[in-house]
Amino acid sequence: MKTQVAIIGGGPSGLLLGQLLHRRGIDTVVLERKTKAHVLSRIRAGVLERGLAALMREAGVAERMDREAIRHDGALIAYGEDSFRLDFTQRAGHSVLVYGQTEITRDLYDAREAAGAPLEFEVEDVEIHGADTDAPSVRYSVNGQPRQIDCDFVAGCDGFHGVSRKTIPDHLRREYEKVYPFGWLGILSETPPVHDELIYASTDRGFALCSMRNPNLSRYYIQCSLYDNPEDWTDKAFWEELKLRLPRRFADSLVTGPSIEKSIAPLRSFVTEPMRWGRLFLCGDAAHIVPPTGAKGLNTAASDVHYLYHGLRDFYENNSTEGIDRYSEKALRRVWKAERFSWWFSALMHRFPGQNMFDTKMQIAELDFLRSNAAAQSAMAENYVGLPY
Ligand code: RFL
Ligand code: PHB
Repeated sequence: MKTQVAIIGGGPSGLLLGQLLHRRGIDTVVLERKTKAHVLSRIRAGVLERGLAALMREAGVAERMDREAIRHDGALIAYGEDSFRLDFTQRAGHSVLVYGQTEITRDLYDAREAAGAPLEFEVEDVEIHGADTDAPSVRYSVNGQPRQIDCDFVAGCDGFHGVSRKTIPDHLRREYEKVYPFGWLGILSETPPVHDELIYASTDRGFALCSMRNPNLSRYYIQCSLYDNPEDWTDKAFWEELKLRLPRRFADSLVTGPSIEKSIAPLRSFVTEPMRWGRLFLCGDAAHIVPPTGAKGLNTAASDVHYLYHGLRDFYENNSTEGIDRYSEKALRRVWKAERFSWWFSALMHRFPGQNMFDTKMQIAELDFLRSNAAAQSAMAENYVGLPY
C-alpha cells in the first residue's frame, strides 16, 4: 500500500491530523493497535483550549462539540475552607470548553469513516523503516498477515507507550522526566456536578478535582497513593474522602451515586527532544506527558498537530520544507511552557510524601497571593486557557 502520510496511532492526535490532512486532499493511513471500542472506553481529558476547538472546526468535525460542549469562563481554586474564583475571561480574555476526549475521538472516527479514509484497528508489530531516508515505510501485521505502507512521511501519534519515539536512535534522542510520588484516582458517575465550574481543591489530605462531562455526568478525582488499586476503593470510601477534601458548602451539597468507571492514573512530566528524525515526526503523548492538573495533555497534542499539519501543507501545497524543518523547534517551545505550567500547578496543589510544614506554608502563601493578586491570576488564567500557537 502507498500513502502520503502514514499515521501511527488512532487516538486524538492521529485522528485529528488525519482529518485535517484529508480536508486538504493529502492521503493518510491511520494504524491503531487497539479496537475502536477500547479507544472509546478510555476516559481521559475533559477541558479543551480554544486552539483545539478551532482545529476541530477547521477539520469540519465540530458540529456536535459546538452544540454540546459547555463553555467555562472560570474555575474555583479551593484550599481548606478558603477559595477564589479564577475568572478566565476577565483575566485572560478567553474561556475553555468542557467536552470529553471520548467525544472528540468518537467525532473524529465518525468523520474518518464517513470520508472512507483508511483506518486499520488491531495492528501488531508496527515497525518504522527508512525514517532517515526519502522513502520511509511502515511494516506491521493484521491477524498474523504482514503488511507494508510506503509513504512520504510518518506521523508518530502512538502515545507514551508507542513505537515511534523508540525508533529514533538513542544517541540522537534526549529525554527529560519527572515522576510524581502519587496518582489520581478518578471516577465517572451519573450524578449532577457539585458546581457549575471545575473545583481544584488542595487540602492536608491531598488534592481533589471536581469536573464534569455534562449536566448529569460528573468526573471526580482524588490524589491517591501509587500503591492503591482502584478495586481497593469502594464508591462509598471515594465519596467520603472527596467530601473531606472539599470546602464544607460543596461537601454538603455533593450528590453521590454509583461509579460507572474508576481508574488510577500515575502523574508524570516527560519530554523527548527532538520531535523529528528525518521523515518521522512525533506528535502528542508520543513525545511528551504532563501531569493532568493543568488539563494540558490533549491540548498540547493539539498544538503539535497544528504545527505538523501546517508543515505538511507547506510541503505539499507550496513545495517548501520550512514548516517541517522547524516543526520540532516550534512544537517544543510551546510544549515546555505547558510542562512548566502543569508542573507548577501540580506542585502547588498536591501534598507530597515527606512534605514538611514549611513546604505547606509556602503552598498556602502562594495560594493566598494568587487569591489577592490580579497579575498572578492573569498569568495563571493565560496558561490555563492556553497560550497562543
Ligand atoms: P493517546 O491518546 O495515547 O493515543 C495514542 C494511540 O496510539 C495507539 N498505539 C498504537 N497504534 C499503533 N501501533 C502502535 N505500536 C501503537 N502504540 C500505541 C494507542 O492504542 C492509542 O490509541 O495519545 P494522543 O493521541 O497523543 O492523545 C493524548 C491524550 O490522550 C492525552 O494527552 C490526554 O488524555 C491527557 N489528559 C488530559 N489532557 C488535557 O488536555 N486535558 C485534560 O483535562 C486531561 N485530563 C488526561 C486527563 C489524561 C489522563 N490519563 C488517564 C492519562 C485526565 C487523565 C486521567
Ligand atoms: C477531566 O475532566 O477529566 C479533567 C479536567 C481538568 C483537569 C484534568 C482532568 O485538569
